[in-house]
Amino acid sequence: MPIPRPDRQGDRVIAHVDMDCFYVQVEQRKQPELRGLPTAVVQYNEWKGGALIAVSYEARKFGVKRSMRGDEAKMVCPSIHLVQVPVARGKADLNSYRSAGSEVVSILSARGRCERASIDEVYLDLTDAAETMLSESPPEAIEDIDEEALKSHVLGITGADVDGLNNVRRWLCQSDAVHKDKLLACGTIIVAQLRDEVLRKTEFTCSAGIAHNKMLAKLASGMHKPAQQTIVPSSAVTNLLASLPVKKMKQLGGKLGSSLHDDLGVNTVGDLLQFSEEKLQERYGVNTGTWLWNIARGISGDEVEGRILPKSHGCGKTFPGPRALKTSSCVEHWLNQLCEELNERVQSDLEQNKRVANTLTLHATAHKASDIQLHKKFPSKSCPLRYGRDKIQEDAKKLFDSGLREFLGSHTDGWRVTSLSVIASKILDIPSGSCSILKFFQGKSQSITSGGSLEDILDDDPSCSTERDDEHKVFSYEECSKDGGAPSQDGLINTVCAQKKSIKPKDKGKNSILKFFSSIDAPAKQAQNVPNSSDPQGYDDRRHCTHDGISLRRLDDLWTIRAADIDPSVVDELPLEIQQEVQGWLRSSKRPHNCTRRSSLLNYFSLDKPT
Ligand code: TTP
Repeated sequence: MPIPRPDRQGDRVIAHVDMDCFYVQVEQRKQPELRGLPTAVVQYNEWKGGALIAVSYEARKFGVKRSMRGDEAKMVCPSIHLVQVPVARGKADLNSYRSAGSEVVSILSARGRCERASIDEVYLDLTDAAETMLSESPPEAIEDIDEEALKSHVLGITGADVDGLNNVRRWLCQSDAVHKDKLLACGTIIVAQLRDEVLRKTEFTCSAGIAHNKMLAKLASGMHKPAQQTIVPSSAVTNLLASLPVKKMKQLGGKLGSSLHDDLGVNTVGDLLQFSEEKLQERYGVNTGTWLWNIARGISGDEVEGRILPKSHGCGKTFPGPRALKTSSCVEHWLNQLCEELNERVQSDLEQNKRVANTLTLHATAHKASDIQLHKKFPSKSCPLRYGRDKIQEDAKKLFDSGLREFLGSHTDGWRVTSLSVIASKILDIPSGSCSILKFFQGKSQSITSGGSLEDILDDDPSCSTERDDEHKVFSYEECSKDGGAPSQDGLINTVCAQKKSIKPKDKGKNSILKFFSSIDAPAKQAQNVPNSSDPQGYDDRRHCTHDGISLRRLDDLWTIRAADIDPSVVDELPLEIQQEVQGWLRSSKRPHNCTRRSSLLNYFSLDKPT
């Protein structure tokens, strides 16, 4: 459901940068002789020359479309060059596209907060850079404005002929403009410079939209392609939205868009202006109603998130028509391939970015042999992600089996699977500190075997589904993913929680957190079984504060930490939120009572901290 975020942040300068026919450009850089020629990237299979997934602008002129198969593209454009996507493990290997995307991100992120929205698009918040330019060298003081900036399409200002260039120059340099237009003018120049730098350093062209919010910037970036930029001054918003079909808006492509059309007769975003906020709330609920009221006016407070790494890693493959999987062993074979890639990517993320993925999700599309309930979908399933290829493979298979049982119900007379994907999500940073909790856990992860098992299979986590939207380019076709790479077979997540038992600490710092843990050498391990909780990590969710200490439970273990054993300076090494919690424990441990808490040091170490 859309969440309305009124823009309370003043005059922002937001850009959406989208690479042009991205996979084609990556392939053309590898084979420069293809530059300027009609080219398409094809995901090869034997059926009709494979599916086109990216089409160069030269080929588009002949009428070649992404929806075509290779054979059809050859018919409409006999001179087209079809380049096959690299293949690994029997499926498309997107690594070269991912790293090409990262090259671009590293250039774009130099001028402002940068959010990588997919393999080939980013949002930039350039407000600060624009403010700085405005105060230090405003456009009207620049003698030679970059031609790329002059070629911009400023909505409401005439096009790119000679008069157009002069009009744009006048718009960029108007000294009596309102502050927000001046900022946008600076943003225009900055984005032109950035696009130029991307071209020089990577040989890739990109297009951009520049506006006061993400929604408008995204709408604008696709308006003039390839290698151009479009600006949306506030004064042009009403016109832009007046003729914009609702289905073009993110979040209005589905049922909500259809209901607006069928029930309210709304065709364009501008048509929404005739409805009061109350009316829209009455019909669609408070949040969606307000969100609709806002977008009709071009209002959106969504922030550029400051994230250049992916929110999740996904690997998927489709098995259309006769290639559908019909036996458990076929599914297992492909799950193993997908999980092997996923394992490499989460390991690489851990090693390069110090990030840990917490949730493994399996999605599948399945059909029954005798399908009475045609509408019934294969339920997506999630569980805690255990590190190590074999564990991921084992867990993914369990998730699949659990989903299949639910999907089939009593109809066990045959099925076929036409798509499979595995996703690692809820990715969190491992915090670093002076005496480095991080080093400690990394050290442990090399030496401790994960003891965890698949404690609890959950129905698909809604957060995973949301992330699929962000990655539509990934999951809607054959392949998927974002960044990733390299292995260690040891479990980290389970390890982190179970580490107390196997620590042979190397004392690295005076007040080290190591000492803190290693000093607790007499845990009250109780031979009792603690019932499994709803917590998928297998933890009893309680921290018991007793008169002299804190007990942390994990299944059949109970560790007791005496308050008197805790060197307060050790606590300083913990992140602030955990410090506060530990201080709370220490305070409460002086009072004899039991308490139940939710946010937790244990959760923190289990890396299942709420985000
Ligand atoms: P897009 O940005 O949607 O398209 P594009 O970059 O090819 O072309 P445009 O200039 O119109 O933006 O997708 C980026 C890449 O993602 C694309 O080059 C190939 C891949 N992709 C697929 O593999 N399958 C798909 O269905 C789509 C839409 C994209």
